[in-house]
Amino acid sequence: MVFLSLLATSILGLLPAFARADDPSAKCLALKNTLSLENTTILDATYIAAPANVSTPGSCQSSALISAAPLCRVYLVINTTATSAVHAEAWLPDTWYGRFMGLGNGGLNGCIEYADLDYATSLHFAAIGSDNGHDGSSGLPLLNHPEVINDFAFRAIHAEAVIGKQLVAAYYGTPPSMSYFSGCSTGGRQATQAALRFPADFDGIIAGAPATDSNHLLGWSGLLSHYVGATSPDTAVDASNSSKFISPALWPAVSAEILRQCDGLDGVQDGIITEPDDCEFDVDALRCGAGNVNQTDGCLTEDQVEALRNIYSPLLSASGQLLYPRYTPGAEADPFAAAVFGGLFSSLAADWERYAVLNVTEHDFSNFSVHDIALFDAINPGGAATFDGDFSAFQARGGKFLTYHGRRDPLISSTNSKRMYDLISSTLSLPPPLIDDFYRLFLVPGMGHCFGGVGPTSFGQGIFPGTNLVNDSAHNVVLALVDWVEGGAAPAVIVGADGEGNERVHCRYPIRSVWDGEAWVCEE
Ligand SMILES: *[C@@H]1O[C@H](CO)[C@@H](O)[C@H](O)[C@H]1NC(C)=O
Ligand SMILES: *[C@@H]1O[C@H](CO)[C@@H](O)[C@H](O)[C@H]1NC(C)=O
Ligand SMILES: *[C@@H]1O[C@H](CO)[C@@H](O)[C@H](O)[C@H]1NC(C)=O
Ligand SMILES: *[C@@H]1O[C@H](CO)[C@@H](O)[C@H](O)[C@H]1NC(C)=O
Ligand SMILES: *[C@@H]1O[C@H](CO)[C@@H](O)[C@H](O)[C@H]1NC(C)=O
Ligand SMILES: *[C@@H]1O[C@H](CO)[C@@H](O)[C@H](O)[C@H]1NC(C)=O
Ligand SMILES: *[C@@H]1O[C@H](CO)[C@@H](O)[C@H](O)[C@H]1NC(C)=O
Ligand SMILES: *[C@@H]1O[C@H](CO)[C@@H](O)[C@H](O)[C@H]1NC(C)=O
Ligand SMILES: [Ca+2]
Repeated sequence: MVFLSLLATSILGLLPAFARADDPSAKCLALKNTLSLENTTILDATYIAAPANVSTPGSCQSSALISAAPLCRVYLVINTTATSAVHAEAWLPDTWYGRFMGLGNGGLNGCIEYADLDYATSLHFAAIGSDNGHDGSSGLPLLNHPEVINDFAFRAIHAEAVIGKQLVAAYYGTPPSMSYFSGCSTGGRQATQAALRFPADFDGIIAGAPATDSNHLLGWSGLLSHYVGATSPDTAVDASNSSKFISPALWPAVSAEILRQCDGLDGVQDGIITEPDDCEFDVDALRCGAGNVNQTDGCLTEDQVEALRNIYSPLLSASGQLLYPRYTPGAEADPFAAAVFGGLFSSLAADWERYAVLNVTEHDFSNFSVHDIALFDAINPGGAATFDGDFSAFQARGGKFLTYHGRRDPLISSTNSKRMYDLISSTLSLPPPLIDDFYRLFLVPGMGHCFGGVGPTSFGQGIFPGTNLVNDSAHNVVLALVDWVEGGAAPAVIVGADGEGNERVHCRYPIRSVWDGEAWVCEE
């Protein structure tokens, strides 16, 4: 088969382009001059005949791997309003299975997610990813640009869906049979916005580690960094001289103590706390004794113990309402935890407050508190909050929503994904398992932010190269969602792999992951 198809390709390759009725290369290049889509300019169209590293537009990265070639790569800009525009890339593979996939973003960016484009096209989707309405990782383009904020908050994903589907229809001569969305982190928040605001756009949606309740999440990120002394996102003013600061050398002692207290709660000493919400971490166990003021045993001072107490306590408003769950015990061991505990005030929180909430370039974060978060709530730029349980329209159109969250996520609490599930369940009066008819949450013990971490945490989520280790719907959330949407076969569990032959079933909330003496099983 492989030989035959290579032969066929090389014979075709000898023919002049005009001799072929359906020459994908000529068809691709022609898009630039022939296609006219509303508010849209095709900036470039390139046919990529073989796997290659190609250069990329925008400031986020300079090159991208295209492993799923041959495909047509289209770079376009969609004017969403007179003062805002979304730049996007659509990758249209020769071997197309008729499906469309919209892709999300991360942080406050600004960056076309090329690893996702490559992954989606490797599964033969026609895929589109955008810059979310502004270029780069900084939030500065949001400043005094409310329409750019709207693109970021909800509109870019809709624009890429509408224009992307038209582009697909024009290129292949037939509209996509099914439409999907996949994103993680901010992409998970965008996925949620899509279901809430544009329920018709997608038949199936994957939301990884969703940044839902985002005003509280961003405020919490700022406070986490503030708890350990950070007062500024500026590298010239780091917190390493603060009495509250916990140095990189000291954190392993904190993690070791957390594991000592909580690793065994699930019955297995494996470095993974299966249910971190069961971990009642006693921070006082780390306080230096009277004879150990120099921290020679990795013990903590009173100020540092107080910082930990804040970090591992739920975030409450001034009036005592829960704003955001506590930091996940165990997640501090992930390398990305440095983004909140490294000594700089969270740049995401800082950019959001300065550029989207206060509309200023400079702000002093020394007294950052829940009062700032109340202001985030009051202004809620672009309606970005994304904490609404009314999924009724998405449910009614037959949409399927698959969400996953790592239980060792250092940046977004997986407990918040439980909160979101519970909110939708109560809003729609669909107690589990009824809500699972269209909305399923898979919790992944040991996994960090979107991928990686400890244990078998790869299940075809994309985001990062190499997550599709076992290419079938039991081990791959994209294929599982396709089966659910197109075949009615809802995934009961997701099986993670680690590339070394180890696997673990990941259970859907509120079912628990339990060690039965021989294996991990999902038990109600
Ligand atoms: C998009 O906006 C730019 C800048 O205002 C303008 O030059 C361009 O013609 C617009 N394109 C379309 C297709 O409306
Ligand atoms: C793309 O670049 C990476 C990293 O430099 C390299 O390992 C890989 O072989 C390249 N792939 C192709 C198809 O050129
Ligand atoms: C085109 O832009 C106008 C406003 O500039 C907007 O009302 C309309 O919805 C846009 N169309 C698409 C397909 O985005
Ligand atoms: C993975 O499986 C899907 C669905 O069966 C298929 O379309 C795709 O080509 C496979 N990819 C690889 C790399 O084997
Ligand atoms: C820590 O150093 C910064 C300058 O990097 C300085 O502004 C700040 O006052 C110092 N804080 C303490 C507690 O020494
Ligand atoms: C702590 O360190 C200082 C300076 O190195 C030393 O003088 C002091 O004796 C030490 N204290 C203890 C309790 O070890
Ligand atoms: C910042 O500007 C937006 C409009 O773009 C406005 O809604 C908001 O209230 C402003 N923030 C403050 C603190 O005035
Ligand atoms: C922070 O609070 C302290 C104590 O109330 C106050 O003296 C200081 O001016 C505040 N700093 C800022 C930047 O608001
Ligand atoms: Ca364990």
